[in-house]
Amino acid sequence: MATKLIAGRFQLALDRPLLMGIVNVTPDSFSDGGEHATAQQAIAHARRLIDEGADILDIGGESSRPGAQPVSLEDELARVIPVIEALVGSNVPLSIDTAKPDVMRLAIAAGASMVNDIEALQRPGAMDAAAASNAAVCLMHMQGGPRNMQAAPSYGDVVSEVGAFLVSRAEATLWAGIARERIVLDPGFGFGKTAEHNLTLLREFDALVSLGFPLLVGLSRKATLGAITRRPPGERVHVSVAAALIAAQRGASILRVHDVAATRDALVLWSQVC
Ligand code: PT1
Repeated sequence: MATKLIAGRFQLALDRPLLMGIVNVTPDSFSDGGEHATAQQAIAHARRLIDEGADILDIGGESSRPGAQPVSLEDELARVIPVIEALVGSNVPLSIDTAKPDVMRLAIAAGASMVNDIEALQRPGAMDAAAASNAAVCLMHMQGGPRNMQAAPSYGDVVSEVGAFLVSRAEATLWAGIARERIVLDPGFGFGKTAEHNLTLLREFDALVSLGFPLLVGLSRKATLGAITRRPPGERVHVSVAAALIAAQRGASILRVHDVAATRDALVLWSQVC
């Protein structure tokens, strides 16, 4: 199994699960502060996540929640580039959460060390943008797109279909000249999957681990955790920590979380007894 991840100038040891803190640079509909206020809030939040022990920060300017609308290239760049520039000196690897090749390129030029693409580098130019750098890449599975993906998710065998897609994208990435040690795979929890599909992917996680690539898990505060606890997003911290711990125990390499401090406490206990 993989022992390290190359992410730009960073070499990340994978001997324990890494915490990827979520930094959303997306103004919500209640705020009229514009992109500048949003960026300042995101930078402050990111610094807090670093203090809490984040190993990587995932910076995103386009929401991919179910029902989310696309963001223009100009708006996405205006959101994420100032945040990357402000954080690049913090010496924590920065991941850019985008599917747009131009955002990938400019984010990497600004100092990002990882490309986290929910479309698995399938847009024209995306593979080339990643290959032209030394950034790590996260290749995620999704059925449909954010606007419609939860309408009617359907699989014969969700674990084998997700696994086969991830292997085919990993092969395409290797053919493009991206080294194996730069590749992370992600089953894409919540992306065109029912609660039962998501739970099956977690239950049978070892089948994905045996693909031989480090796996990223993003379950933090997602609808599936709300469905099983009947709690709104703000009350899903405890179940999210449990989900992250289960994923860690089953072999996940990177945990994409909102609640870095809480998740870190769960992992430190596990590290003492595993
Ligand atoms: C993820 C992920 C991501 N999730 C990666 N990147 C989001 N690699 C954004 C819900 O069901 O899992 N892996 N970038 C956030 N997207 C969602 C999707 C948020 C579904 C919420 C839900 O509630």
